[in-house]
Amino acid sequence: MKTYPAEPYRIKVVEMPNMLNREERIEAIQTAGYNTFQLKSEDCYIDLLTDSGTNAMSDRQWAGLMIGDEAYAGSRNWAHLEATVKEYYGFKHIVPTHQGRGAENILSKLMITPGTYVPGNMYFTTTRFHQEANGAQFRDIIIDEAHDSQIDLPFKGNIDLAKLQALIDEVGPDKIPYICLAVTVNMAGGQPVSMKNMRDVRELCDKYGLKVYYDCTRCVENAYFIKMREEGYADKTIKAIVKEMFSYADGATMSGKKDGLVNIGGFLATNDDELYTKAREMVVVYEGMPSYGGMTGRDMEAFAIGIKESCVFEYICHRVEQVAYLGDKLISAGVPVVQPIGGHGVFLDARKFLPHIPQEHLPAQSLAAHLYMESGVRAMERGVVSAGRNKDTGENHMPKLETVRLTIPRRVYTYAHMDIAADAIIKLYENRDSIRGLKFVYEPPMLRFFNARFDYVS
Ligand code: PM9
Repeated sequence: MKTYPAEPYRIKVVEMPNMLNREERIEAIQTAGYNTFQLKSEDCYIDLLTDSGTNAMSDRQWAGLMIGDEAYAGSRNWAHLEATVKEYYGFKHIVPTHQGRGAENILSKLMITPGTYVPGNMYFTTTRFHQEANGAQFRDIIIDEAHDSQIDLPFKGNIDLAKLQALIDEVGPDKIPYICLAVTVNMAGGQPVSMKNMRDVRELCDKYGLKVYYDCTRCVENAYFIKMREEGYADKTIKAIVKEMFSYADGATMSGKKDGLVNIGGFLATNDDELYTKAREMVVVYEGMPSYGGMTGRDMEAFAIGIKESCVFEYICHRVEQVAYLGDKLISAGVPVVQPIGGHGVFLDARKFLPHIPQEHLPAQSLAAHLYMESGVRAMERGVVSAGRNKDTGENHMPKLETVRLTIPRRVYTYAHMDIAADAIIKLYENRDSIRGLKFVYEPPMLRFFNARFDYVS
């Protein structure tokens, strides 16, 4: 029987969640327009909405807050963060931003010209938004298997090199400002990319002089999968694997709120001197001085410490295996989930969970709302609502993966919490026929999933 590692930490401070009863939860989700983003945090017993900024910091990180240097320019904590990113990730230049999308904004504005194409291993909401806002078309070049929840492959986040080659042949390398390679792939279920695939992408891009920018938001989780699954990496440290991954990149955007083990922060990294100069010029317009980029000195100190802690094997092993524990329980009970289980969350396959609800009636949105009503567990829709509309035709994107994401915050919950979430989902699965579809009653024009409101279809 598979065993799971115990928590590699001791709990020093605890937070008391509210436990609403069913009637109170029904009222809360109705008030929230059946959108779990609109619920109050205090109304959620187990909050699996996201792993973004919800990490528990260590005692060392909290101690780091006390040595925050809040000078407007030249903070020593920036020097610490910059040196740490260079040491652990290996890039030449770093530009701080308040979070990941701040870095995406600057990269997209500097690299993209209208009428170009940015290929990537599946879209991410904010990333694609910035690419499209600057006039590019996103092209999905992930392997086909990533769109099928039931295919079990070790590196389901890989780029399909034939698809990349076909795009180069179709539009020409001059129309591709860069390739966006995400490690891991969030919308595919937190699936990793193999080192071999990163090497192959580099080789192909070098042939055409193409740049490769990584979305390195969950790079440590990716490194753990490489260590456990890819030949030749079992004896390498997580730090060495992370560094090798980035040796195949020209730069990266990072949301520190995930693998950076902090509550806020991000950066743009690049090896390109000219792009760095331009990014330093631009960051003062959107984020702040190039020595803070929207972060406080204390945030930057905690971020530097978080990057180091994230590469400790015992930490990342427990983090990924805790997610697997929840997934394995659901699989054993026959609940349809995206397989294999990824690095940051378990993704329920809402099409298979609710086959009686067509995709235009938003099955994943409805499933997330019902899970909250029945259990107080908050999850997130990652399906047609998140995918949004085609910018040119106005039609809804209809992703093959229609999922509800149970995202596990880092160092926050125990295995007992996973048991409670699993039991609630299994019970809901047994009563799935009673769940009805939803429709939009308010649809925001951009990143609609955050603020949308819904009601039942009649
Ligand atoms: N990800 C998540 O919950 C938070 C916002 S979307 C609900 O998964 C990737 C792969 C992400 C990501 C955020 C960002 C943006 C970029 N790339 O949220 O701006 O998963 O720090 O990062 C979220 P920021």
